[in-house]
Amino acid sequence: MTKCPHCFHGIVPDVHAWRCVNQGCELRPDLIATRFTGVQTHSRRIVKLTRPPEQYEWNPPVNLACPECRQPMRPVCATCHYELPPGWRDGEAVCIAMAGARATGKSVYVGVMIKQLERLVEKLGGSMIFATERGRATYKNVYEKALYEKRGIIQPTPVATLSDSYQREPLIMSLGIFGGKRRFLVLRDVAGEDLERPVTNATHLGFFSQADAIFSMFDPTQVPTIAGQLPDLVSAQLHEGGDPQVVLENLLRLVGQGQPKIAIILSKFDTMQALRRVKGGPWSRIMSNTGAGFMRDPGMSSPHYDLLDGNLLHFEVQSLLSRLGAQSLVTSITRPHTGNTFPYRFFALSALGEAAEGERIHKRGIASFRCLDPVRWVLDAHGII
Ligand SMILES: Nc1nc2c(ncn2[C@@H]2O[C@H](COP(=O)(O)OP(=O)(O)OP(=O)(O)O)[C@@H](O)[C@H]2O)c(=O)[nH]1
Ligand SMILES: [Mg+2]
Ligand SMILES: [Zn+2]
Repeated sequence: MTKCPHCFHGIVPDVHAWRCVNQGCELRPDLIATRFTGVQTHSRRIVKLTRPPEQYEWNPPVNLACPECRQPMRPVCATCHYELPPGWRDGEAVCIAMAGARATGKSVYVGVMIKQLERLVEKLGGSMIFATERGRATYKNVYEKALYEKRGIIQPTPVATLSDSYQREPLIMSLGIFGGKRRFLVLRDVAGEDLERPVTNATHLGFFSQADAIFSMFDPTQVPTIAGQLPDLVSAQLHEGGDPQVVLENLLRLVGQGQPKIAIILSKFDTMQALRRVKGGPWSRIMSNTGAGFMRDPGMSSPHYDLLDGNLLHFEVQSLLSRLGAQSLVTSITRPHTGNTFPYRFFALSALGEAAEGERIHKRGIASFRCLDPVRWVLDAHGII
């Protein structure tokens, strides 16, 4: 069973829905889509059909016509009314949501990781394409243009309830056929601001509870002792972050009884590596340990997640987080109050490889570090790549 790329709910074989796309058909307020997008949404006629009980050989109608205008309809998710990309039900999607306070590096990571994943798939002799035109345009206009054309940073992601918030459109990548099935990777970027606010009645953020994985970013430059040792690198950042503990509590509230894998990612790791050069500082020795996993990047030599290397890094990052004073964050994940435990793993990465200088990325360009680790972890667990 695959999932909806927008609300991440399961797309079950027994329930089908379609929406009329004929411009001439009447638009009406769509209360379901409004709840799931977080903004006023209108839809043309929607038809929903469920397999009649005891009719085991039921097949949904093909080429369904709109009962009002007799024009063709298109398949949508029965839960949230998002239009499903062509061939969606025959494929299998892995759905990932980003999390973390403002300015932890989520959007920059999404921008860089997609580029790297594209290269990895090519290296394997395949190709990665966007499954929807809107997703492709969003990637190009928001992420690629800022990072790779203008060589600048990405503006803070706006809260989801604004009419033109781009992150409502999931980024859906088709990875090719693996194990006899077409595989998709879905990424939903999120505004840190949305996770810093109370999250009650936030159906539009309900996808967290249904996600296959959540990439939760923690920014070491927000830790005062680190910022104090690297004043130049940190002051060059333009945007402020929020309280990571509040964000994590909100995230766990949104996850509820869901069972996503959670990758806790120490982002902007280049800044931690720069501590090596702060002579006599308490971090210089720790960050100079040549045997440490955080000193090297396994690169693209293997498409697989290297479990041995990953385990080493997992424990190293867990202890780095404790030293950074984020022990409560680690405990919230490893022993959540809800009693709902989920698979988790610690990662460290740097999307840019070096601090940005105000609005611009560093002159030496993007030299990322360990960006593919979390995706490889998730894809490997699903038997993809
Ligand atoms: N040193 C360093 N800085 C980074 C890196 N990635 C991002 N940054 C800095 O962090 C800032 C915020 O990054 P974003 O990706 O926009 O943060 P975000 O988490 O998407 O923030 P919101 O959209 O507000 O939730 C950037 O403008 C950069 O200055 C990195 O790998 N290394
Ligand atoms: Mg962002
Ligand atoms: Zn849906």
